[in-house]
Amino acid sequence: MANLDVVDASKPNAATRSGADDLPPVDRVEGLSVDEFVARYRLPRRPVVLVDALKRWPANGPYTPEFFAREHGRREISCGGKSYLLAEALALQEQATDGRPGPYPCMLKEARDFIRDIMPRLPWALPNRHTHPLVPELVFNAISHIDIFFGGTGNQFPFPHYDYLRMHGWVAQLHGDKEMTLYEPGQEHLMYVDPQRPWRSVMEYADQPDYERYPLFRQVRSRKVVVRAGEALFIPCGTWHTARCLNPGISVLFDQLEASNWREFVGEVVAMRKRARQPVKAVAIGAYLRLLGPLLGIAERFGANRRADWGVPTAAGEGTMLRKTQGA
Ligand SMILES: O=C(O)CCC(=O)C(=O)O
Ligand SMILES: [Fe+2]
Repeated sequence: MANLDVVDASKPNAATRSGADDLPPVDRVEGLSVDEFVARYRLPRRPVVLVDALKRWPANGPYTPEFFAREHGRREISCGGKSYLLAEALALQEQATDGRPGPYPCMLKEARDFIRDIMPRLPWALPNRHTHPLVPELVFNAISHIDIFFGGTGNQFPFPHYDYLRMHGWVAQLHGDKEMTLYEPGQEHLMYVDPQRPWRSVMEYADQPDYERYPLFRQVRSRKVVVRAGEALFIPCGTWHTARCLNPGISVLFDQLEASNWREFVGEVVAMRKRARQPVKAVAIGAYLRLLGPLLGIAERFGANRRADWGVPTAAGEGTMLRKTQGA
């Protein structure tokens, strides 16, 4: 995920830029085994849509905007830095059009509120190293690893970025359709990378770029893929992307750290410390994580880092939003 401060992602959507779809389409596959996924997509770093990925999740089906408005409408939610009642934000998104989008991004960030509804963690998204006790929390810089996004027609996540600390990104779509634009890695020289935050471009509104200011962006190769309800998109680490909601929808966004993106992850953690002018910490954390990587690799051969419950602690009765309507 992108580790945003606050994004103003509520500006109107504009016409799609020309030539945006100039890479081959993203594969959409059903019944893919984890081994095939690793060989064909994770290791070669190719994005893929797993069309039947969410069928074991209790949230798949029951999680709709209507359900949240009815059952959890009085809950507060922060959208782009402003606070709303969930029912109010959902009503604005429901009425939105391409030219007049509602508030965004609206996220439920407390994973322990809904984690049981999205269990098990997708087997293709395992192993995952976030919650291993030897990986110190501080390296993640308070990033949230699992968010639920609510969006309506025209809402965008409009600036190209790759997910923070070069983790793999997953977009699990529970309701509605989300269009993702993926930009082939290795095009950073064309993407106007923000030197202070090198995981994002300074350009907003990649769908309607200001080519006077950003002429090189014309040459960037990208492809669009629509993720539909019940599907999950794998975004390999370092893949630049933007997002756009085609209609009212709900997505779970989460990230993944494992052996094949560990080296890049360590590089990002070290670079972040250096930018923060902490050279000694940068060397120490880098050395520690480089030693830890192979050890975790061995532990994973014996089944470590495969928690189907995402490693999120919940007490009895917690962790689900699918409580029954009173009297039902
Ligand atoms: O708006 C979205 O669904 C995409 C958000 C995203 O790419 C991120 O949080 O990293
Ligand atoms: Fe992202």
